Amino acid sequence: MSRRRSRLHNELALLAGELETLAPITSESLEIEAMRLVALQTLRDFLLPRLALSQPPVLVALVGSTGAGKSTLLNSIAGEVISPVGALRPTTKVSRYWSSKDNALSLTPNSNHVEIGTHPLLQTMVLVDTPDLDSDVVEHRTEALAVADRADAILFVTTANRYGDAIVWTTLTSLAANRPVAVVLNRTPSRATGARNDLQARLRRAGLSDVSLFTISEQRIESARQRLSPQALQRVSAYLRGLSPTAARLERAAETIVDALTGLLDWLGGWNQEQTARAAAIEAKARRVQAEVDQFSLKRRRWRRDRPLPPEIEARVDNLAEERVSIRQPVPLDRLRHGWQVLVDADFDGTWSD
Ligand SMILES: Nc1nc2c(ncn2[C@@H]2O[C@H](COP(=O)(O)OP(=O)(O)OP(=O)(O)O)[C@@H](O)[C@H]2O)c(=O)[nH]1
Ligand SMILES: [Mg+2]
Repeated sequence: MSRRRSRLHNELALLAGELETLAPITSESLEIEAMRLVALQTLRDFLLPRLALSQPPVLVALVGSTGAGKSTLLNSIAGEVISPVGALRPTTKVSRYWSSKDNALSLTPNSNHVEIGTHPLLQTMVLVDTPDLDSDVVEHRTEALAVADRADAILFVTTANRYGDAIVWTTLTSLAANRPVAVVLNRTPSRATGARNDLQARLRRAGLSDVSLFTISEQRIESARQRLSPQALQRVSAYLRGLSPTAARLERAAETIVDALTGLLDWLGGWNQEQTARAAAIEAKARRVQAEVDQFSLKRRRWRRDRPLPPEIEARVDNLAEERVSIRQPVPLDRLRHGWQVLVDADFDGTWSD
């Protein structure tokens, strides 16, 4: 690992550790806990695994409707079965990664679902077939969107029948905001250009002109091989070869974390002040209660009788003890601030160069 990259990796691993420890405090507010999780997950799932690699591969996720042909497309690109294809909908239940041996451990969370290959594409990328976005199995959508969110680029596979679905547009809009997206209009009837033109126009109207669009016509698939022809794959394969590991994507991830940290630091600063003010108020109260107890002890000495504390003073003493227990130590913010600064200063373009 280059010195600069290894230093950045170590600093950010410490930041992730720090964020872990904040859970009991940030869970007091749903909004703040969400910020902590965004920062932590972007670090753990996206930035750190890539910084651990000498050449971070592009993680490309195939996402789309059930039956659109995602698994068939991946298997056809790979020239082998990476993700089983089926006639029953939905078929793919867990994400299936296709990766070189070197990249396998870093970007693929569950090694049971990784097929190792030696295809030239795998020198620069890991491809992952995801479950569908739109079947009645809601967990499939959750899984697909989680993987897509970690991905550097998306192949969004849809068909002439499905491209008008609401889920297609909400997903495309959110994914294309952060990474390159290509739509594959798959299984189109031959010579049908209407759907392609309509989809292109809709992409433009939705502000998604940067999204690449490829059409693959419905193929006659031999049932034994279940592969698309090399001609059909040509343009998609060329698009994939043109994707390079992008520093811009890492920078965007860093910005996401910085934004979340800014919110967290602000809130924690206020929280610390509250705890300090509460501690001061409790100590002032403690002095008052102590004075009452002292005064009573004085009287008791004068009376020369061993009387118990009056119940109202007793109650104040108990209440004080409870309040003292509930008080929380202010959180040291130095490490969080340092991590924030490291991310603001990070130069991802140069991170792999020395
Ligand atoms: N004839 C023909 N069949 C296709 C084509 N592409 C996919 N299929 C078939 O369509 C069915 C669905 O394909 P899959 O690749 O499993 O679709 P998927 O998008 O992975 O679906 P899920 O895993 O359910 O999300 C399978 O029976 C494929 O053989 C094609 O171009 N032509
Ligand atoms: Mg599938």
